[in-house]
Amino acid sequence: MKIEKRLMELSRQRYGRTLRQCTAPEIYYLLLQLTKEYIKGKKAIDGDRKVYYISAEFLIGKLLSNNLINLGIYDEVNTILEKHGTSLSQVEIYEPEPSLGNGGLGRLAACFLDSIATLGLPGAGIGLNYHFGLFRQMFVDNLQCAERDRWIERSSWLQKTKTSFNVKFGDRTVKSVMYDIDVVGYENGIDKLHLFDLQTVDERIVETGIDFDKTNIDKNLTLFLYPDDSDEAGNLLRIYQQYFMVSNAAQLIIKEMKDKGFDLYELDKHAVIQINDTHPTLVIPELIRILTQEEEFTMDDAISVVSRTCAYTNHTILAEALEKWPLHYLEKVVPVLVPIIKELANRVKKNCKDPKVLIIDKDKRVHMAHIDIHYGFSVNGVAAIHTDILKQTELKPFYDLYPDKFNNKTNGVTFRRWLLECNRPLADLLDKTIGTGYRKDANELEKLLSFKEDESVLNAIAAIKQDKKEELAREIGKKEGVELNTDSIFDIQVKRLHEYKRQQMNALYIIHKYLEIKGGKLPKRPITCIFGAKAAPAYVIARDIIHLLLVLQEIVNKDPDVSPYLKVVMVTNYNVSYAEKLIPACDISEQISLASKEASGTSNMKFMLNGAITLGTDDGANVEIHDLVGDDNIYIFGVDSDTVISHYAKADYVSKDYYEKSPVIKEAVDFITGPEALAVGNEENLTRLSNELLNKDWFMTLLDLEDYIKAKDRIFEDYEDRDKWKRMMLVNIAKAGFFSSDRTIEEYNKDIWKINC
Ligand code: 26V
Repeated sequence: MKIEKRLMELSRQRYGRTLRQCTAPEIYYLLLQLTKEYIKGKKAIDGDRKVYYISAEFLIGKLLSNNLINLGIYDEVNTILEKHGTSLSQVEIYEPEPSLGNGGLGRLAACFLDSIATLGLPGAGIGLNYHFGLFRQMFVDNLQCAERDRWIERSSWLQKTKTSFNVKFGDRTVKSVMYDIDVVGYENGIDKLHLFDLQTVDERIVETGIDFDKTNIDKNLTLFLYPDDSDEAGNLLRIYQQYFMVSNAAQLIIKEMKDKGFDLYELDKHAVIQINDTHPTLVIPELIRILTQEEEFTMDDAISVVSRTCAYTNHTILAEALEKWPLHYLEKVVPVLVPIIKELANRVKKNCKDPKVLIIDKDKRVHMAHIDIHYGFSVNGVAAIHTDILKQTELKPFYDLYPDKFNNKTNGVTFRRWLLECNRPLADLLDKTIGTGYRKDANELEKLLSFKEDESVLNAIAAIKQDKKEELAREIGKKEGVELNTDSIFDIQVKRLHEYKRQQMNALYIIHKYLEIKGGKLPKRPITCIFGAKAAPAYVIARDIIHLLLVLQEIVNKDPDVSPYLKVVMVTNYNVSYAEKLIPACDISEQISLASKEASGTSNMKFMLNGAITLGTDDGANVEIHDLVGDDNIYIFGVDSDTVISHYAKADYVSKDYYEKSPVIKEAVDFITGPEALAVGNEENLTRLSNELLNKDWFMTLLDLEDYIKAKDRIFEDYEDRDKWKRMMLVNIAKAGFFSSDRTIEEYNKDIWKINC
């Protein structure tokens, strides 16, 4: 009863009241303090080799429940709260959610930190302490609006440290301050997430929404994640941010090495730096600069040891997402690095004839990924198919040069958050059915397969799904004002808004179904289509797609002939907390990217773990899900990645041909600019989107649309065979063990980091 006593003591000291008399937000602050005290009693994970995971994004989500679970006191705390008239779920809504990430890449970094600490590996995350993170999304007149999202409060998980460094830019020198967030391993010790902030940062320069003076670097540097980069000032600001992040990282790493008395010539023995996509790439020249200019290394020695320390993860093959900075931008922001980058580039030029592998191209753009590949010791993709495409197509000239550097690390997700925390009833059922071993060894989930014919287990899984759907319906009713039928099929697509992810294809299906229902062809069971997505404010077509979804929501839900059979909801401000409610309630997981384009996907894994059935293309980690569950437990449609790659190579895909050939496609596309849509939507947005589909359709929506419609109708039909569906749910849960981020991190460690090996 130590915890209860302490909580009662804290409530008296802090608020002069009993626990029962405290409000929910007050109890949140009491729990924050209590949890921090518990964390203090845990051991820091230590050792003489450590991984530094540098990332522009850490989408950590709320931390209270997660920390309580990992400390092993979640149930005890919840019971105490219930005894005193409240519960953790009532209290945690008052925890502000940091949105220090955009999507999968940032959430992956957070899952990885959880697993690194859980496996007891000495490690640290290094990133930036954005004051507003990504924007908060709102909808006005069926359009997305972006608002600032302040998350930092006086009492929070952030701890200010005394660590501070100078960072020298071309036109100014700024001072940093390091904040720490404890990363609690599940039944293990503590690692740290270091978030660097600017000492002179000033939130008051933000004007309306998310607008601010992009040139006022002394005040704006750590205000926003991914500030608008549609102009030069925005691009420069991103480079200021990147250099600020990596200069702090490099100085911290060197300081830790020295504090521990390690020889910097043996940096690679004591540190491994994982570069998460190209945002932290400048850490390579920055470390070389420090070693040559401040530590008297020769250039050869510095390059050699840094190259043996740094490893790079690629997260996308999309050309537009691979960073290439004009050299003159770097000259302006980080002139100290330019001679080093040129030296690195010259060494490559001397040895390699292929212009495709140059660091500085003929247009004087610096290819960040090329620095990583030439001057890092490992290059990994994030799913088997993605790594294969990198090796065979996108990075082939590099693979030919350095075959041994390339390796695959299929992504994973932490089961602490995505099962134990977000779906406690399912975790309890698993405990009862297969024991608790799966919590430490996720492969033990396979034991569930022996219950495939056990009606009571199958019914229990289905009953949990039903409860979760009801919970979600309450939440959506409250937040979005849309009433959901919990006997309907919940079909969910939640992810960043991007054309390659093809939310627009899902929208075209909805139009098709709407027209069918209007024509009298009713589905056997009502369908609820749920979306969650933020569009980068400068990404015009992505915002148009959101507009179309909101327009469809209005048309469909208001139509008395249709709404009993079909509902559409685009949830506002999709984030980690919303994901935790949506994922357990999902029947059908939409993973419909154009084959070859989704590097991995990670929501596909979370959905599967929570008993949803995947409707997807053979892309990213879907391919591995498909292999694991077999043809009978997944719905795959669409052209394969080889076909897509060949269409791009031959430039022979013409979307208009598909539109003209198929009446089904034609009527769906025409609807976008038809009278019903224009009655509630904006002509400009809808016309632009329709033109994009008809004249460009770079991500081949119309190519796969008919097959998608067929597959979707088939999955809805199969839902009616309830016994079969329940067995499919069970198989998906049982086979999800492979996608634990503990497995992914074990592989990173075995093949790349080699800590305690
Ligand atoms: C970034 C940008 C920025 C500029 C506009 C277009 C664009 C398009 C894509 C990206 C993605 C950057 C990298 C990224 O977030 N990749 C995601 O990484 C996840 C974790 O590995 C993976 O599951 C997702 O498939 C992958 O898209």
